[in-house]
Amino acid sequence: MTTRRRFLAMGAGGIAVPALSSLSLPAWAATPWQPGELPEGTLATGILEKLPGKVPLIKRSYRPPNFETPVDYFRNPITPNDAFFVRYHLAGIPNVDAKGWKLRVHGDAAAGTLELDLARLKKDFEPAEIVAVCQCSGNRRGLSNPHVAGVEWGVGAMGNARWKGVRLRDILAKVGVKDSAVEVAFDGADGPPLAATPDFRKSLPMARALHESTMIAYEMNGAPLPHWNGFPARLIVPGWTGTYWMKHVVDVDVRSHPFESFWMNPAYRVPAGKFHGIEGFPSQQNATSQPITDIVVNSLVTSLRDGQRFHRGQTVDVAGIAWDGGRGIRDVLVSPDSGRSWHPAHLGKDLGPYSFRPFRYQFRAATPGPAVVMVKAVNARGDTQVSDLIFNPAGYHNNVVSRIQIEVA
Ligand SMILES: Nc1nc2c(c(=O)[nH]1)N[C@H]1C(S)=C(S)[C@@H](COP(=O)(O)O)O[C@H]1N2
Ligand SMILES: [Mo]
Repeated sequence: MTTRRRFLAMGAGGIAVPALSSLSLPAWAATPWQPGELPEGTLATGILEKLPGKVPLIKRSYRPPNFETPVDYFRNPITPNDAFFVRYHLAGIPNVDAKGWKLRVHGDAAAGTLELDLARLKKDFEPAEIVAVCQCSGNRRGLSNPHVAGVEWGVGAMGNARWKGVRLRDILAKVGVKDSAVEVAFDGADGPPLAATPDFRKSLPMARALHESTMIAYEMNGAPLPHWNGFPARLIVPGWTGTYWMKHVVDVDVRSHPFESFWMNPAYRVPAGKFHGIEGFPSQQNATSQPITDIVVNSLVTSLRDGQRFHRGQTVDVAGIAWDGGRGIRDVLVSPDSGRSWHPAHLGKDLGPYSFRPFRYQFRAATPGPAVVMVKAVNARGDTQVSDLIFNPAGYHNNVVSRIQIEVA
C-alpha cells in the first residue's frame, strides 16, 4: 500500500510531457522518474550523476559503475551514446588505447592464431552495420516482487544503437575453426582489482558465435564507442542479453570444451523450464538451470506516468517502444480500460528485428475516475508479455504487461 501511495504522489505534480523530439532532459528530471515498485533505499539513492562523457544518468552504484538511462531518452528509438547505460562487474576498468589495442584469436579448436589491431580489423574485413538493443539481463530486477539480490535496476538498463563492425564469423573463418569447436569464449581488458574476484569472461555456443548478427563492433551511432561502452571494440550479440556483449574485448578463444567461469555458472542463469521459447545453450545447460540467452518480448511506455491526470475529453497519448530477441515486433496492443478491450497501436519505423520499435495509440479520456491503461507487445512468433511475473532468483526476464494508472477528472 505504501508503495502505491508514494508512486501516485510522485506522479501527481502535473508532469508535463515534452515533445517527442526533445532529447535534453527537462528541469523536473533533476530527480529522475523511477518506478515506484523499486525498494525504498534504491529510490532514495537513485540520483542523477554524471560520468565523464555522459549526460547525468541514474546511479545504481559507483564502484563498479552501474548507471541507468532515464526513461525520457527512450522517447527516441535510438539511444544517444552519451545517454547509453553503463554496466560493469569489476572496478578495474582500464583506459584502453586504440593504438595499442589488439584482438587475439586462438584456442584449441582454432586452426591457427590471429592478432588484429584496429587498422587491420577495419581494413581486412567487410564492415557490417546493425541496429540492436543491448539489454542487461538484470534490467527491471528492482521491480521483482519479492525483491531479489543484485543491482536494483529500474527500466533503463538497456539501450538501442546502430553498431558498425566486423562479423565474428568472418574473423573465425579467417583463423579457421576445427570440427571439434563447441564454444567461443571472450575476455575484455578490464579485470578484478583483487585477485580473489573472478575475471569477467563469457562464452557463446558456436551457433551464436557464427550467427550473422554477432559482431566485433568499433562504432556506435556513427562514432567510436564511448569509453564506458567498450572502447575501442566490443562484442555485440543482437537478440541476446547484454551479459554476452563483452566490452574492450581483447581475447577470442575457440574451444573444444565448455568454458568454465563463475560468470557462466552459477551467475547469469535461469531455472530450467521456467521460460518457454527461450533459446538453449546445449554445452552449458543442466537439469536444473541454463544460461540466460535471448531477450523476451517486452515494451516500455514513455509518454505516461502512473498517477497522471487528464480531464474529460482530453487525448491520452500512449507511446513508447517494443522489442524482443530478434524475431521482430508484430503488434503492440493497448487497452484503455483495464484489459476489457485491446486496440492495435500504430507501429513506427522498422529499424530491423533487433531494434526498439516505436508505437503510439491515442484515445479520448471519457469516464471520470481512475483508469488503468495496459500495454503488451507481440512478436512475429506470437510470443507476448506475461500477466504475472515469472519469479526467478536473479530477477531476469521481467516482461509483465504494463499497467499505468491514470486519473480522469
Ligand atoms: N569487459 C566487460 N564487458 C561487459 C561487462 C563487464 O563488466 N566488463 N558487463 C556486461 C553486461 S552484464 C552488460 S549488461 C553489458 C552492458 O553494456 P554497456 O555498459 O555498454 O551498457 O556489457 C557487458 N560487457
Ligand atoms: Mo548485464
